[in-house]
Amino acid sequence: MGSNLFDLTGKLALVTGATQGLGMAIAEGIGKSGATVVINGNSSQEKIDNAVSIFKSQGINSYGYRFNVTDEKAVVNAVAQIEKEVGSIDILVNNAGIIKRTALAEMEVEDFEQVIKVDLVSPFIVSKAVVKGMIERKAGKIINICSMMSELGRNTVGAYAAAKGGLKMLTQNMCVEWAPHNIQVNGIGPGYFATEQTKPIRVDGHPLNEFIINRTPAGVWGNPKDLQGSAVFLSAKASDFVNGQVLYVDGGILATIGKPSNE
Ligand code: GCO
Repeated sequence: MGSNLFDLTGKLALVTGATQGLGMAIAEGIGKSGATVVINGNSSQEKIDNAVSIFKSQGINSYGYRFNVTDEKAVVNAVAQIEKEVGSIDILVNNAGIIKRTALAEMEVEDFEQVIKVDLVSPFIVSKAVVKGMIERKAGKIINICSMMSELGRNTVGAYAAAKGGLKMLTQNMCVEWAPHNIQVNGIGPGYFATEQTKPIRVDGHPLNEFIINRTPAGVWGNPKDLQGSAVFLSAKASDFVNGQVLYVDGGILATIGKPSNE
């Protein structure tokens, strides 16, 4: 294995929700640093196969597994199958997530619970299934994809912010319980990125589009590839004494109260 602090050669990473968007970009970055990448999705086998073939065309050793990250039985079976067919999981990125933009006063309880289940409970379910092997091997990296909404709220994303705020605290508690086993658990908190998830609020003329560009010191929407460096860092030897932290990759938005639009 390379002596480079950021070399992931010989490592195996499982990335949930990695058939598009931030998850796919993160998986690509980890793969390009030498890791074998297992892509998870639950939408369609075709999307998973497509992502795997794109990675293979880039020289990334890649496999795809379709399972629902909110279904503990399916997750336990999938992790066992991956560890049997591909190898032990060294790096877990809990990226799978959904958002429902609805005012809290109007939100159906079922919709609120679904967001919490996917965005907060599933990282617990998948981590619990994977961490057993990491504890046995006394080594592992877990990265929870939090959000700037782990720190700030916004109208209509209350369920999502509650889940991502909880995920920040779950990250800290995973650190407390698993650091003694040489497992590092950290979060990445994306700001506003150009993905399918944000497409509805990114269209020209949408009030949020201009607001977010003005509110972000960098003055642009993030590109999913902007997350690859942080993901590689938190997957690699370079972060072996970093634990329980959330690394915000947000163009500076959390650093400012904003500025007058005419400034
Ligand atoms: C929204 C956005 C945000 C971003 C991201 C920020 O509706 O405000 O979707 O939630 O996607 O999560 O980190």
